[in-house]
Amino acid sequence: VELLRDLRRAVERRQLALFYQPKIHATGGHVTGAEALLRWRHPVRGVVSPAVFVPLAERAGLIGALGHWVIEEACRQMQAWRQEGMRMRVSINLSAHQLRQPDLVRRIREALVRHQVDPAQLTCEITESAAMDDTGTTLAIVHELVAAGVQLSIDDFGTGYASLSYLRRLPASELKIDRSFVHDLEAASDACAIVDAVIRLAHSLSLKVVAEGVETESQRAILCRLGCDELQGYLFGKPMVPRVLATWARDGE
Ligand code: G
Ligand code: G
Ligand code: NA
Ligand code: MN
Repeated sequence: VELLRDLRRAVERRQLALFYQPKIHATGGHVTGAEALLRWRHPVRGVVSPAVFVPLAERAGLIGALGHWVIEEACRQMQAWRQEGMRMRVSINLSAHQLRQPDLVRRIREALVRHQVDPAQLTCEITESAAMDDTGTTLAIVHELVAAGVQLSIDDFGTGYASLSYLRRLPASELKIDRSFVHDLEAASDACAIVDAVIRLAHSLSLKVVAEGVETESQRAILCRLGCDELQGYLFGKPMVPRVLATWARDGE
């Protein structure tokens, strides 16, 4: 209850921030983009995870405002980077609840125009389970997003129950392998078989594959061998403040 009261004021008190985690080209090693991850710097509790406050915001009807802040801030940051001479692709996360907000696509379009961001530079990540939710409406919204020129990514793939026929109907350009499979790659041969199959499936649907949660050199090597396109995880970089990401991307890892 107290946390909720604080959350209502978090935006105006400038306690929200986006951190950016780099995505790396699997064979080239260069930065291909960054995922924006929301942080709440609570004055007393310290940094609160979105895993805690996003569900809270959804229950309290605050997710619209929170989501708009994320969209606006990500576009503002892309414009600021471009003015510094750096073109950075950015992915934002959208929850199932956000996909049902009627003005979502309009807000995204407006923010892109306001900050003169090329829509193709922005990716929206929706989880596999969110994509499956309420399929008629969700399909309509993701098609609207893609019609606006934004890229669509299926996040946490492997944890939901997307059927192949449904996956084929999603206008996605990227699929992210859930980090639980990446974590088990070295120990469990079935994880390796699953990742192998997911990469082949994705490629056959012309989707780019990103592995998330890459923490070890041996995971990196296995993913490269299996033909994964891009990698993301603590092995390369944790979510960081914009200035640090910019320096990091320029200097090369
Ligand atoms: O970055 P971290 O591991 O703390 O993120 C925890 C969860 O919160 C992840 O599932 C991530 O996708 C989600 N998340 C992070 N940033 C955002 C955001 O801006 N919007 C939404 N809806 N979810 C986010
Ligand atoms: O659900 P989603 O994939 O958006 O969640 C991203 C979350 O994963 C973020 O909270 C981020 O901090 C976390 N994360 C990013 N890289 C790693 C990693 O290498 N290991 C682990 N355990 N978590 C990671
Ligand atoms: Na994500
Ligand atoms: Mn994920």
